Amino acid sequence: MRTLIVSNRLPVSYARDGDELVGHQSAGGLATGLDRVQEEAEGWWIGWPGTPSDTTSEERAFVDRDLERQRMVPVWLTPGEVEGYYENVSNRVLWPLFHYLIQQLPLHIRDWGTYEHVNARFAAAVASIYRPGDRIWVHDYHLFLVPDMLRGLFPDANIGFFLHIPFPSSEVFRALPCRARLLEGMLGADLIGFHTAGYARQFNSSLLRILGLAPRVDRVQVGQREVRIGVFPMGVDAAGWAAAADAEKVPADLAPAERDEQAGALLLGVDRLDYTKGIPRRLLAFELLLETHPEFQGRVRLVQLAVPSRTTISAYEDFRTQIESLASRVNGRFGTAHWVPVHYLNRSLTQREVMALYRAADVMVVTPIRDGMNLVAKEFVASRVDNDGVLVLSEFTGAASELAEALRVNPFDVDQTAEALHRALVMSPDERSERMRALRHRVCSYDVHRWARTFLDSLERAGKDRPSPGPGMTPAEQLAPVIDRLCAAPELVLLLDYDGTLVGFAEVPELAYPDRALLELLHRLAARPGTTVHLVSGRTHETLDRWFGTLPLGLHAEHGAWSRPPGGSWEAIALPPQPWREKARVILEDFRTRTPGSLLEEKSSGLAWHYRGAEPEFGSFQANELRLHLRELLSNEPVEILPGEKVIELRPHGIGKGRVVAAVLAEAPPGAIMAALGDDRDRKSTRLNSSH
Ligand code: ADQ
Repeated sequence: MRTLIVSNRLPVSYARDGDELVGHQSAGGLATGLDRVQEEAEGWWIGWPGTPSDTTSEERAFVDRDLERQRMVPVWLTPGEVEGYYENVSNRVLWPLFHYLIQQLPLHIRDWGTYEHVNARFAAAVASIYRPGDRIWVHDYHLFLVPDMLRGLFPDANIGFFLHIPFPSSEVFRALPCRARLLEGMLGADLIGFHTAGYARQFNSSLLRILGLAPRVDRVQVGQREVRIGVFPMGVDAAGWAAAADAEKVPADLAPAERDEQAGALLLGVDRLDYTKGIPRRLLAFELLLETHPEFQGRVRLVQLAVPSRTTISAYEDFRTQIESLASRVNGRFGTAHWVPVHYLNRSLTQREVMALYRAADVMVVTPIRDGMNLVAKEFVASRVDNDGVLVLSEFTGAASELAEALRVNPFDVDQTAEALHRALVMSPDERSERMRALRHRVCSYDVHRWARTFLDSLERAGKDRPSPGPGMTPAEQLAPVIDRLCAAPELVLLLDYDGTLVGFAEVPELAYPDRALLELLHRLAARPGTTVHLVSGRTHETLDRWFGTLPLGLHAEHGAWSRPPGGSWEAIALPPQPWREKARVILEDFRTRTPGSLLEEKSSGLAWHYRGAEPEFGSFQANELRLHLRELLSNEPVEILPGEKVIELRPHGIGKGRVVAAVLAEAPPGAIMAALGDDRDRKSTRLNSSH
């Protein structure tokens, strides 16, 4: 099976060397994680080649050929597309917002059209090489819309999506003007992956709040499709880092970082120069360490590497200036003729050089204010084949949910971070090595190859489980032969839903009463030879009895909590206790008073909040809010929260229309044909909207 990997950038980049364009393999991260996938699964990689802006058409032709040889498909972007899709939407809007930096958003968010257009170009590039049976793996926030676009082109394709950055709280996410479209874009996939369970939870609450979809922990029903939601913490190429670490020494050109007793302990920071990485507060914490523990003055230094990143964006330029001035301040304040406290390097180093620093560091300081995972922390651990070194790790990284033996800090708390640096510096060798062994165990066993394999295995399963279109809603043209079969059946059992099926919806439930024509129709149906008719409804048994009590029908009220066989008398099933009822009623009552036009219905088998009479948009908004509340409040209670047509019902576990189906079926004469007709479905049991 071929795997098509789709990401913003291809894992190669081209730079001019004299008159020639020369391609370089990117190292680290995704490139290392997926190179095996691309090799083993005869994969193809689709992405932007990131060539210099003055690339000529001859050079492009060369790059096209060079890439094809490596099974890569370039998506060439125009300067306008780079600006709109990459710089404006991806880097100026999505990146800060997903990292909770909502105040960084431009006043007027624009260029969605370009973002959408470029996403369509990526989808078209995939389509140009797609063959049935291929699986497609789309990466990251640049390409949110691609899964849905591909689903439109290839309804049966096996499509996965992985988000490398955090998924923020729905309170923050809903600030995006295109929030619904982004969620719908992702939902084109069969499997959506996140680094942590926290991000998956936040995604789920956005689905509910914004699209009104109700995920069940790791899956969500989208029309006829089920989309899986999974947690796949990304790792690093641990064996590769460890093997290199065995051989390396700190290169001589990094003299200040060289490990020697006189220079004292080495604290290390390695980051892309990005405002999410927490470098300014890290410098403040270091300054505070020198202030509060003066015994370390002259005996410790911080080497901070910051690879230039997104240099065309002014927020990054300002940020660089801020870091430089903080570093100078610390050096000016504490430095001596023999000792420089902060060594700040604003350039990219080779992987070999970075690794050598990891090996030399006494304390690795990873303190982002928000980070999807943070691979630097894991690379550091993988490099420490000597089982030494301390990791100070921000609790706002995805890695913190895995690396329990690191010293966890809240990077916003500069005092606490300074104390953690001190604790790391004075930690006993035994404790250091004990912690590092445990960290290494985790990082080496959940490496990047395992991450890719696990994701792709789950993707394959999600694809296999995809239901065939099945007996869902019956299209009108298919109905005629079904009706013929029902008419010809010697014994026919009909299960009829009431609201939305036999009558339309009314503003107030009491107004949706059966008219004379309907009562006559039911009477005639029930009188038909060999025919038994059952009404199955969520209404109370008092209501059904008032309306249909005199007809020879089977009646089932409150979703089967009460039943009356044709001509018999009402009986309630033994209802399970409802310990949740009181606290749920308080919430529903609160929503009733806050949502004009809505009402609360009390039934013996549960509660229902109806909002058909509310202003439509406000009603739907409140309904989503209510579901969020109830899900939190009742997560461990034996109750189901069921959204219906302008109603949210709370029903004890074990009650449902499916139960009625089973009971009626048991009583039906042998050879009978049963038909269930309705406008909704009962999740736990048999569908009521199809004919059998
Ligand atoms: P990034 O934000 O780029 O990735 P990270 O995971 O830390 O962050 O990866 C950075 C990579 O760049 C590492 O491989 C590191 O070695 C390298 N690097 C950093 N500084 C360097 C320097 N000065 N010189 C050379 N190389 C340097 C995004 C998300 C992360 C998520 C990854 C993977 O923001 O949260 O962990 O994707 O999903």
